[in-house]
Amino acid sequence: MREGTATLIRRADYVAPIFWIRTVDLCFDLDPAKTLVASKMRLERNAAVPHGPLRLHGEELNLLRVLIDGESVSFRQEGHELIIDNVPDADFTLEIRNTCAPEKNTALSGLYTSGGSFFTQCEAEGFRRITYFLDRPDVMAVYTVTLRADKARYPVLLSNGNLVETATLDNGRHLAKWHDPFPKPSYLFALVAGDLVAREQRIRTRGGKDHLLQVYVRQGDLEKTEHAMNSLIASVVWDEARFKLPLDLERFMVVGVSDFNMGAMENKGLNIFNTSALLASPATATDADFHRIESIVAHEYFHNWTGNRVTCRDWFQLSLKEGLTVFRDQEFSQDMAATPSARAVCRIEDVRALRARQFPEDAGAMAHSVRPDEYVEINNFYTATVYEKGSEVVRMYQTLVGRDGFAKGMALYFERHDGQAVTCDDFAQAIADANPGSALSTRLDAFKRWYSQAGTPRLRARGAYDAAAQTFTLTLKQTTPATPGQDRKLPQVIPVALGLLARDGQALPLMLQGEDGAAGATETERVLVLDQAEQSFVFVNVPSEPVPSLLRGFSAPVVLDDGLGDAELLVLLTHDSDAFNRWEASQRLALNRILGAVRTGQPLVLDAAYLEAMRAVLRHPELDPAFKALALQLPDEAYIAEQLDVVDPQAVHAAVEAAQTQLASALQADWAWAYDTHQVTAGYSPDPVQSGKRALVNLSLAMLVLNATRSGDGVWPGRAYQRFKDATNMTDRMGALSALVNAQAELADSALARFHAQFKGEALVIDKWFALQGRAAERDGKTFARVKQLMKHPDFTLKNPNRARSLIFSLAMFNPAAFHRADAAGYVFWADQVLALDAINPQVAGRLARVMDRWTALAEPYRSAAREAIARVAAKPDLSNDVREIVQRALA
Ligand code: 0A1
Ligand code: ZN
Repeated sequence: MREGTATLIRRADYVAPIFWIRTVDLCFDLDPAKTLVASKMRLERNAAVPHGPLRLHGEELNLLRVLIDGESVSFRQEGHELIIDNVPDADFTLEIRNTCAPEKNTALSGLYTSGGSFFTQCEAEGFRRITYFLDRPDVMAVYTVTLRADKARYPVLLSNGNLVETATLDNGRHLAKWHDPFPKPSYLFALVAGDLVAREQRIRTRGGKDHLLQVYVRQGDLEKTEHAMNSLIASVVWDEARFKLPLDLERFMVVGVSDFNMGAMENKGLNIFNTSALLASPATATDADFHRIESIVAHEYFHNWTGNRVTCRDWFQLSLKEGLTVFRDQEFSQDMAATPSARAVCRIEDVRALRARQFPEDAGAMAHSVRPDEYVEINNFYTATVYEKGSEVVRMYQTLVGRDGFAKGMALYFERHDGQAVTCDDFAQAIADANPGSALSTRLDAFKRWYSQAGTPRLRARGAYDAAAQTFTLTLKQTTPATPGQDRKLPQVIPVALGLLARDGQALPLMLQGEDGAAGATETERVLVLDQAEQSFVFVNVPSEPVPSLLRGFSAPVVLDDGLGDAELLVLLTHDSDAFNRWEASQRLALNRILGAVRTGQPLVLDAAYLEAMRAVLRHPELDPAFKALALQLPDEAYIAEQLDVVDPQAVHAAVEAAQTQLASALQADWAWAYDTHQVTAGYSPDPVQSGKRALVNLSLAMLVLNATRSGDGVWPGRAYQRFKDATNMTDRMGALSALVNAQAELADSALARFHAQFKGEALVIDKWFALQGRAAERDGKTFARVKQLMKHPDFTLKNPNRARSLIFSLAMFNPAAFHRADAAGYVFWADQVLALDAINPQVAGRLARVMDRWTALAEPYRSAAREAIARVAAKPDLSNDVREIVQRALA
């Protein structure tokens, strides 16, 4: 990393490999200090490209020998390449021996140790830190892997595929040999060796095949794997039912590891998970954790087809597998949610996350398209754009060709490309070809701009009602702001799902001018496709002036300006049949008020109309508690900041705090009612009904404690403390604890101390303890001071990514008011931590560096102080590529 020069890799420069590696036999003698790797590969020239030397990737390796067809050959090492100039024309065998040092590998890429066991992480370019190889996704080989290790310390030896041999060796060692029949790119290779135990489940799938599912964890964690196993079984069933994609392996293994850079990894047949994305019990995990685990287990499982059976030609195509797989896991979660209302809650949560993370990314220094054009460090491109916006792009295909049409397109994609490494264009073509004449196929080239243009399109919608003609003309205009390196944008294809509501809330028919009676006459929802910079649509037979409900279900990842005022938003909030737009109306009502206060610099005073509307939502006899909790929650500060050209994070925070306080006091009796009437009495289950009630109870409690603390009343804080102590599940316990901490109630400190004492053996719970304090609502600099103090806590370490994230990222990413300080101390802290982390784990450091993406939008004095901090990081001579790319882009 450091000794190599940072080169810019461009998508346009792609060339196919000069050699293919068809098979590889790997032999590992596992030792934490020095592991010996012997690799024997069968290579073949790629006849389609001109000859050249063989160049293998290798990093942080100690090379012992190189043989071709059993004879030693001369080679060169240049930077991170091993170059062999003279290789036979025909197929040949290449043998390489090298060592690596797993216990020194704090970057957690390649082969490393964690808690005394061995794990690998090879995506994107970690395999080259294990042995020399053509470490690129378009080189796919059949792997046979032999693992040798001390039997007492490493009784479990796992790799991809099927176990074909085990044996006991001398000196207390043993051996396991694995064979994976599916050719795969090196990034999907995995091995695990350690003292682990497994939960096992045998299943018979629809096709009548038997499979063994295993979840491996450390002794003592077994009872926390039930939910993951259930999620895995549900994922297998769902993929077979929805997309006819069966499990293609006899044995499917999942392993948990507590040191991991990301959530999880889809290695073929051997998924490796961050324990935070795998382990759950009611006592240690919240409803949100259960939900997240279900979706990540599903995500990794779904990669078995979208990513593994069909993989990416190069890393620019990352969204081919990630956008598609996120879309699949989102669809799965919605289907698991079962009721329409619970489905809507899933969608709202996904869109909230997109707006809080991807919209700022699309507007900042790191803005890039879903299929980027260039990168220095690919690890920096596992982004919200590639994942979440990528998923929205896939969702638009489905919107344009329909659910069945999309399923047909997926079938054609696998028919054409199973076993291949392909591009986003190949995917687009398959969906279009399976749906000739569809709204997609007729605009495919324009649609593909979603892959090439960065930035979030602005969609402006204005309606004009002609009472005499009974027509409603809807004019849609789109523009996409310039982003780094892309000044001019072309119109995109934007599916706009919509309905029209009468003022009394009734849904109106949607017939367009020129349509004969049938189409649209009775429909109350339809999809318009905007593919020009500006287009008008004329609806006929509209009996009264309608309120348009646009972009239903968030049908495209755009910023909508519909010009609706309070009166119209209230109609939507009360009557829209689309739950997403009902929620959206609640957020817009709050957003308008908060932005008004921030822009004018006036203190925020919530009006009676707004408060009454919120009371009506809270007291509504039919709305789902989960929906109520979302509608009554104020917009994220990050999302609010995105609406402003110049951001003063303290002003945003002050307005949100004021809104929160007023909502808490004006609705005090209603919160108390909600708290009392939504208690869950049944045994714990993370299902949507129970978790929805808990969400509303926790929000109510937070409001009640906030209000009481402000007015010096001790009753609700006392109740919260009692609830915290008596809680029988982590959701209730954390809810009560965060209510106390966020209100800075007097009881907060003793609750925190008690929590720590109670859970000191549970790393994932201690992470929560740090995170809660890092995210605590800021007042008088107390949260920031506490975080600095906690950095010295004996449980804190930068070496474990979960722990580092729990405290530092909580502050810097999720607590703008505590982080953006007029005295610049937040930025100084950020720079110090980026540099400290970079020496340990560049990927994690790179993530933290991203916090400053939007610094140019900051008001003074934040802006200058932020620039100074970024410049200080950039000036460090031996930065990793990861951090250097981020800070250089920020300063460009
Ligand atoms: N492909 C995984 C995410 C992942 C990416 C990179 C990693 O290490 C650098 C680890 C995991 C997924 O989408 O789940
Ligand atoms: Zn993924």
